[in-house]
Amino acid sequence: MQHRIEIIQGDITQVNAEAIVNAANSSLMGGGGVDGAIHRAAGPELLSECREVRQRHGECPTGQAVITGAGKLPASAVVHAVGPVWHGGEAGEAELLASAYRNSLQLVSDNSLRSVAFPNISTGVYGYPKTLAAEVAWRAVSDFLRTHPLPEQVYFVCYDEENTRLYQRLLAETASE
Ligand code: AR6
Repeated sequence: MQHRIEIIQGDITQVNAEAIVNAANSSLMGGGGVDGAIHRAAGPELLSECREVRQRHGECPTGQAVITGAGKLPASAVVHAVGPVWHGGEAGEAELLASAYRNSLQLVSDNSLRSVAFPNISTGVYGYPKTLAAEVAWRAVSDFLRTHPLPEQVYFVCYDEENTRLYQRLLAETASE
């Protein structure tokens, strides 16, 4: 699977992928961190689409994801995934984080999108320990790719060096298996 996974360090709004995943919150009404960056780069159209989704379906529960257009971004779609807030690890955080990745990938696959870029969901404001989050994300994505032809390519877009190192190590470990 490792040939379908690539690690990039940088700003996800600059990554060339058919789908960009946003680390959103249940309100879908924007926020700080990567959510703020994606909404700024996409322009107001993204927020109005999110508002429509919310009016129609209500809030997006933790572990779930919704898909919209991408406004001014070069991508075709933005997937808004809601990761868990870290409460110490005994509140189902790992399953909810894995589910946020899986549901995002399912939307990408259902919409016939060939590539997707993920930020490190929950590892900013939501406080999920980076090492644990990387392991959960890596496993969820690898398991999905093993059983689905789409997406062909997954980019883990790491904003900080710690996450970049963690993902590079996971990639190296997979490659040597
Ligand atoms: N490109 C890629 N990654 C980024 C960028 C960027 N431009 N900016 C930040 N990151 P966070 P969360 C990284 O806090 O923890 C928002 O207010 C960042 O370094 O954006 O899931 C939402 O509205 C970190 O590793 O998301 C929610 O309320 C990762 O993205 C809440 O934050 C995630 O950090 C979600 O919290």
